[in-house]
Amino acid sequence: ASSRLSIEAEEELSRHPCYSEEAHRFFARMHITVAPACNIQCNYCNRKFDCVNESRPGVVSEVLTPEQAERKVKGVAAQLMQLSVVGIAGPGDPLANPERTFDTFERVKRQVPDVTLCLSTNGLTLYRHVDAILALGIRHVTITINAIDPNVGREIYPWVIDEGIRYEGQEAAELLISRQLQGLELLAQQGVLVKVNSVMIPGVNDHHLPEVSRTVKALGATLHNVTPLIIAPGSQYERDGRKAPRPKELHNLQEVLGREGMKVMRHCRQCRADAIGLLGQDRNQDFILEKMDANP
Ligand code: CLF
Ligand code: SF4
Repeated sequence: ASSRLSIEAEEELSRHPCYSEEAHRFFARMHITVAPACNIQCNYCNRKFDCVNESRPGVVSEVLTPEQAERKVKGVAAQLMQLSVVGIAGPGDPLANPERTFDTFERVKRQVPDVTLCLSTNGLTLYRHVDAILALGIRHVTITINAIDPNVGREIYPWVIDEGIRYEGQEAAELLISRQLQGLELLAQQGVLVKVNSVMIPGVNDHHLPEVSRTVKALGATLHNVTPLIIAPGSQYERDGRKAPRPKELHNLQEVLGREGMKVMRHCRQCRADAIGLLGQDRNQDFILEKMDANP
């Protein structure tokens, strides 16, 4: 698949700690938490905590205003020499908070123009924001796609809300999945490097994920990151007694996807929505806004 990428795209991948295993030793990422709302419900999530799609459950991040986020990025960029990526991944869905998210990206771009912008979303409203993503020069977008079959999806998503209308059951899953695949295809056609995250949920989508992988690859996804289910306290899956996959099960699935020719991410650390530093390292506590304001 990598043969389809241009030299520029390969170069961009090599400097992103999530898209390149090699890069994660040298390049740091910073997440800023400006997006509190979410427009869907996942059965592994509990709204009291951060979005589980790209982060650990049970973590509660402080929500920053775009203006606070701008100051924080400026401070971190001045102190963290390895900073190469600024991402928005929560604590809810960034595209359920489009004004805050895009305002923040614009501010970051003004303050630190050489940093790579990264966006992670459930994809429900992605197709409406393709122009804004392209205009800002956002080259890395992650969509969390856990199913492409609505019969599987309905076991994961009890409802979605779009333009004020609430959808449930099969209808909710159909709408979400069609939007995710549409958004993926539109971005990939424009050369955006789309990563797909899938949460491996034993007994729900574990046998379905190879089909997900084939489908997203055909639509132009660059990379597939399967992460083990971590169940948020108080979530539906906790009440259902669902269990995380064993490491061996996850590893076997990654092998299967790799054999089918998909580029598979294996070094994901399931970051916090407010993580700062190299992957696996979290220096969030070193960069508290109030302290940085006091000692600029
Ligand atoms: Fe952040 Fe995600 Fe961008 Fe990376 S994290 S928004 S793509 S800069 Fe990376 Fe963390 Fe795994 Fe995400 S290790 S949870 S894959
Ligand atoms: Fe929770 Fe994220 Fe799913 Fe929204 S997209 S319900 S915040 S896990």
